Amino acid sequence: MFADLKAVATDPILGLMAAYKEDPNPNKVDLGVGVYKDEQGHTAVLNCVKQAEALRLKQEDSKTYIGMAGDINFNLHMEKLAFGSSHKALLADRLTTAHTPGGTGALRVAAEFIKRANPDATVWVTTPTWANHISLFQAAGLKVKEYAYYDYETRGLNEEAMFADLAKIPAGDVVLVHACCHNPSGMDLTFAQWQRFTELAQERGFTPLVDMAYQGFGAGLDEDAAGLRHLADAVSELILCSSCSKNFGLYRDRIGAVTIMSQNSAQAQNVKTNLLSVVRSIYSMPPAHGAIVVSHILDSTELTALWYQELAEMRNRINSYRQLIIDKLAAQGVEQDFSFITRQHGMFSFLGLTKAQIAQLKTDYSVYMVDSSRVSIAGLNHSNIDYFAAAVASVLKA
Ligand code: PLP
Ligand code: TYF
Repeated sequence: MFADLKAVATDPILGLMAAYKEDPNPNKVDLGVGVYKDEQGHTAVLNCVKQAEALRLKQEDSKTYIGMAGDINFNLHMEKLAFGSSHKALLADRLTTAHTPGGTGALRVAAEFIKRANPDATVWVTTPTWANHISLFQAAGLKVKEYAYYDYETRGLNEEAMFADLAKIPAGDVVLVHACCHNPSGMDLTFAQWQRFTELAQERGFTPLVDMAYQGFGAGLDEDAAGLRHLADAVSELILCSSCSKNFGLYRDRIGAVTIMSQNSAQAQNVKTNLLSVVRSIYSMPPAHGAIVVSHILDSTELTALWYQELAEMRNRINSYRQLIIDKLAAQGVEQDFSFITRQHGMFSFLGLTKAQIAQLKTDYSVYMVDSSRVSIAGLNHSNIDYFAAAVASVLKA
């Protein structure tokens, strides 16, 4: 039965990660996968996480099953982090959260949940979007279509085309919107654009699905959730998928959450039974470790303060490189305008290079980036930025 299987394409981002690992060039630069690296090029475990893990080891007295919704305390923390601690939907028992294996797990559970609620729903994603979005929703049997988002010409948001597309989406469909730090373009909605998005969601009646994989990596924890909160104030239903991979640096522990905001608390009860039965049919219960670590951090004022500080360090380091890239390219004699880099947010920037230039950067200089010319800025540091700028300058001149 396996003989008929045809090979399928692998994830290009993860493929790039493997190719980088194998490259023997000592000057190689990894700007591929969206993983934070410090000035030493290392993805360290956060100190707040180390301390929470020590506490966990001391306090853990059982490994019995955790239940389908996962860690209830973690779930409440995630709701407060996203919506704000006194959001009306939280106070009115309209939120249902399950902790999931990563943000990807949250999206997959959301996809199956949508399939139950409306099997005919189309999920609309931004052009472009994280490639996994498309395959995740298709895997649940949902149709996926794209709405205009990024304008490759102006290197900004394709605002009018986006709102024209959104204005045609019918009730019953789902619109996926990135909460902040858009992957891959780094172009986010302004608050005024979130307001316009919200008005359209109300008018059209489509259901927003907010993917928040980078809360705290843009402008700050509350700032990055401002659009989501505005939307949640106005619409009656939405889906939120969040991830602790980046902001807690818990990538491999696979921790995230799916939250469904219902119209009222009675519907939230029905939603809960459906959400948990989706979970049960996929993996029964989530792994506990990451949720308990995050709970320990957010239960403690001291560890929370340490987390804020470590998160700000990561955010500020990335942001400081945006201007530096522009300055270093100018110092190499590059005349093209790269000022758009400072208008983008989060881990990524779209440099706007051609596929040929990207291939040349890889083969001639061992500089690795996704072939949309998305760079994960955290891969840059003071030891490699000049090498990177010289390499980019030389392919631009070639
Ligand atoms: N959504 C977006 C936009 C992402 O970029 C990612 C990956 O980092 C995720 C969701 C899911 O991340 P993870 O499953 O590692 O938590
Ligand atoms: O886009 C990125 O680089 C991150 C990490 O299958 C990632 O979102 C990439 C691919 C993948 C899982 C995570």
